[in-house]
Amino acid sequence: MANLINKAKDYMLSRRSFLGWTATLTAGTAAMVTLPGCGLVKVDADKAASLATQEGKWVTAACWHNCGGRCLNKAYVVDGMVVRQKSDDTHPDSPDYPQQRACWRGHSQRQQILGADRLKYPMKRKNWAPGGGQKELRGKDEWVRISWDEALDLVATELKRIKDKYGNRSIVGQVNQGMDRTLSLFGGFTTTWGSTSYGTWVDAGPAIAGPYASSYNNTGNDRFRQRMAKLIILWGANPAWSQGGSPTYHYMQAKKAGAKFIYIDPFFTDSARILADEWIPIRPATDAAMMLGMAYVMITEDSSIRPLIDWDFLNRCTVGFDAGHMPEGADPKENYKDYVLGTYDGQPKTPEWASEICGVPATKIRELALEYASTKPTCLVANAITRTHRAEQTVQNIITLACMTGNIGIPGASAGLGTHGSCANAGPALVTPGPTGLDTLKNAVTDKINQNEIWSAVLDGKYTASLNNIKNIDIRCFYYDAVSFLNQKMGATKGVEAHRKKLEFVVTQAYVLNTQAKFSDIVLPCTTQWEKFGGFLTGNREMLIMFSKVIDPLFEAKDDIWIATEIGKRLGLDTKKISSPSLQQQVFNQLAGAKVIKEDGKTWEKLVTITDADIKAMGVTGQPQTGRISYPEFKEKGIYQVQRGPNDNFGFTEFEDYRKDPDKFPRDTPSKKIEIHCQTLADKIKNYGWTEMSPIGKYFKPEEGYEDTFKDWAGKVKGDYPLQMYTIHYRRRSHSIFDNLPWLREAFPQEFIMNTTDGKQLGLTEGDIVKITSRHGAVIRPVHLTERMTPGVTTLGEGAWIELDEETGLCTSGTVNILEGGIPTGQGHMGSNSCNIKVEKYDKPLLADYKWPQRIVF
Ligand SMILES: Nc1nc2c(c(=O)[nH]1)N[C@H]1C(S)=C(S)[C@@H](COP(=O)(O)OP(=O)(O)OC[C@H]3O[C@@H](n4cnc5c(=O)[nH]c(N)nc54)[C@H](O)[C@@H]3O)O[C@H]1N2
Ligand SMILES: Nc1nc2c(c(=O)[nH]1)N[C@H]1C(S)=C(S)[C@@H](COP(=O)(O)OP(=O)(O)OC[C@H]3O[C@@H](n4cnc5c(=O)[nH]c(N)nc54)[C@H](O)[C@@H]3O)O[C@H]1N2
Ligand code: SF4
Ligand SMILES: [Mo]
Repeated sequence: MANLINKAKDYMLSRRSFLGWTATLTAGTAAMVTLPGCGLVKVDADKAASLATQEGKWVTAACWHNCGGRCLNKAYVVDGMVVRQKSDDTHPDSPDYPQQRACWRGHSQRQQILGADRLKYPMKRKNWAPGGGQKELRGKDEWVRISWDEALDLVATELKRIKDKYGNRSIVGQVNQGMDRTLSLFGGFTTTWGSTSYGTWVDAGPAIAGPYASSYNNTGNDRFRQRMAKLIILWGANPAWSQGGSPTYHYMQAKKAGAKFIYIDPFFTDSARILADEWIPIRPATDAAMMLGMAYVMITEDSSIRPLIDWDFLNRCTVGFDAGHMPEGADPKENYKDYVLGTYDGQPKTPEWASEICGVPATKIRELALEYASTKPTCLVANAITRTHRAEQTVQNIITLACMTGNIGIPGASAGLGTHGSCANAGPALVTPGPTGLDTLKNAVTDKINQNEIWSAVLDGKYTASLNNIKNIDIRCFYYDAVSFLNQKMGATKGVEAHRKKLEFVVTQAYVLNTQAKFSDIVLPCTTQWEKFGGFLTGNREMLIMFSKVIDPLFEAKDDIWIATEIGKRLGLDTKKISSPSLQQQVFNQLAGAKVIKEDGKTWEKLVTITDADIKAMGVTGQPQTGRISYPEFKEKGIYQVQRGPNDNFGFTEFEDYRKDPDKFPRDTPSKKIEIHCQTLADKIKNYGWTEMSPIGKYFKPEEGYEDTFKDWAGKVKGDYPLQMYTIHYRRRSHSIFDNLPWLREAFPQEFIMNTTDGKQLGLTEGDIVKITSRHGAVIRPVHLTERMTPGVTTLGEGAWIELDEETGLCTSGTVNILEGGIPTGQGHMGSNSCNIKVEKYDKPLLADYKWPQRIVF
């Protein structure tokens, strides 16, 4: 902010014209100019002065990014311009009835929407020609402004040419905003698969325990029952940075109510600062080993005097723990207890064994095991630890530990993911929008390539379809819209190579020159949610946000659906199937179908009262209806929040019914129980074709984990990449979104974080520019040395936009996926928290990135 004010002074602008910076005019208005460097579109001083004296109105403005949170953001609009922003003040804030308050990113949203770097016109890469032209210039070529007609014609013509020559399989679509429909109607497109996000929870959780009632397989409690926990173990979870919205606040209520917090993480994060009673530093990707060490203590020290294992729960509700409780057909020797004891492999998984791998002292592992096993109810919240290679074994062990200690299905106990809206507030939604009315179109191309193999598939023409099933594919075209594929998938160094060597045609629809737009041939400027008709955002279970259009489309930006339809027209497709129902009608359908739970916690009623006049004003077809809140009031407030209290009927604990009566509420698994021995999971993993895992939670060395920092693990000789790196979700961004905002860049520098002693050993001091090299690529960044980081471990925030120094080949922005290789293991998820690196001092200076020129093309 200080910097922004200085800049304001530099421009010798009065307070009023500074206000003008935060305003914008609609497309084509002559008074609008952009100020490179200050980040915002500017209006002239007279206009700004008049705005300050005029009445405006607050409009609910979408904050629609994938940050885990959903908060109420409002924009004050005067004469079509955004003058300021605010957050939730629809009711007074209290722990029981919290406001849905926006964070710094939400409050900075206008710098994104109104940024001087918004894409203004369709454009073409100067040295592109049908067939690719000078492909090697992708990402560094000049841009040529073209008309919409020319752009749309070019896209359609080239898509047809590629389809005719190579077939639909050669077109990869990373699309979800309308072009998915166009490309489906055009004969289909190749897609990708694999979890980037919830790691191995996605498949492993439901395979072991059957599908969960709460989103994201969160085995938790709602926020009131969360307060019943005596102990909360945050194991690779950093709500203060990465669970947007109120989760940290809810945890604070649990702390106030008496919960002890143990924090197991390589980094002493802000969450640890606020919540932790104890921090246990650990090496990334080794958590399963520590869990096995804990299981060993519980098994060997359990006694009638000090019971550590909930045998009743294990016997009634699980299979696979010991030889006497195996699922049908399983080898009795392949049970968890005997694996832990080392009965057949000769290696007891003692705390000492675990300690050598995970770095936590054996005494601490034992202590934690005893505390966890004897404290009920306890929550074990585990996020990032399942985003490593081979992390299926981590999920297996988390669920097993919770079953052993009986910390499942009891109010205040849990074991599972705690991310996004359900973090610290699990349970099915209490208010939901209706369906949009949009049907699904069939994509005739069945090729789906695992995300970790996508760039090698482009370059080598092969991908793994399943076990012993390698398929050939000849990819020539990529079409991108609202994903950040090149930036956000591991293996981006190879991704850049694929763009520069092989692809003939790359198109992106975007509102800023994000990484994939930069590496494209044709870029089509699209509107943001602030410029569209409106829509809904769901987040935590208690609320539904309805946002509205804030401003008219800027410059020549067009709606994604308009673009998809226009291309469809040129491809001779039935465009009704692309653009109908209209966005307006979709919003209406969701509104009319919205429902909210009644006080009994069982029955539902319509949320919104809609009149004939409302229907007319929206320009849609539909029937009037009666609900709990009128449409004008809902639109004005922008939010409906279910008011809750400690003894209401909306309390939730995952597995509660099952624990009480496993016969009446069986799990949807082959044994109808929770499967500590889960053959389904092991078979599934084997069939993917990369790695084999055990049906029980064994520890396998992860690819590029701690063990791989050694060239000789037994002799403890370090190798070429002696440090571990993992990639944290960072405050500056929602993934790659917001990375371009100078305000946020200044507030949250993209620093490479490492332990002070490690840094000193390398001759580094705070702020030095370092070169970080992995087996897959290299980046440069300023270093932040801190005792808060575990020795041997480093981290860099994920999501920075790739910025290549073309002379050195180094990525100067510190994009983590330049460093991380796409290594398929297990279920094909991203193992982004296991990577090995080396660090050295870099001898050239690096300008602070908030001072970098913005990507302003025209
Ligand atoms: N600001 C911001 N918030 C976000 C997002 C964002 O991009 N920006 N993205 C959202 C999305 S889509 C997701 S999926 C969630 C992710 O949410 P999380 O998974 O909770 O977030 P991370 O930052 O990846 O990691 C959480 C903590 O795990 C620790 N950690 C990492 N690896 C390991 C490990 O191997 N072992 C242990 N014990 N700890 C480890 C990290 O130090 C960090 O403190 O965040 C959401 N929230
Ligand atoms: N190494 C590493 N990689 C990671 C992670 C990690 O921890 N480490 N985290 C992973 C996780 S958890 C996730 S969920 C993924 C997220 O991966 P992505 O979902 O691919 O990432 P975002 O940055 O959210 O990308 C969204 C893109 O859509 C664009 N966009 C937004 N709205 C619109 C619109 O209306 N129209 C169009 N055309 N474009 C729009 C934005 O500008 C942005 O470029 O990243 C993963 N990648
Ligand atoms: S937490 Fe997420 S939804 Fe909420 S204001 Fe911040 S960026 Fe927007
Ligand atoms: Mo995610």
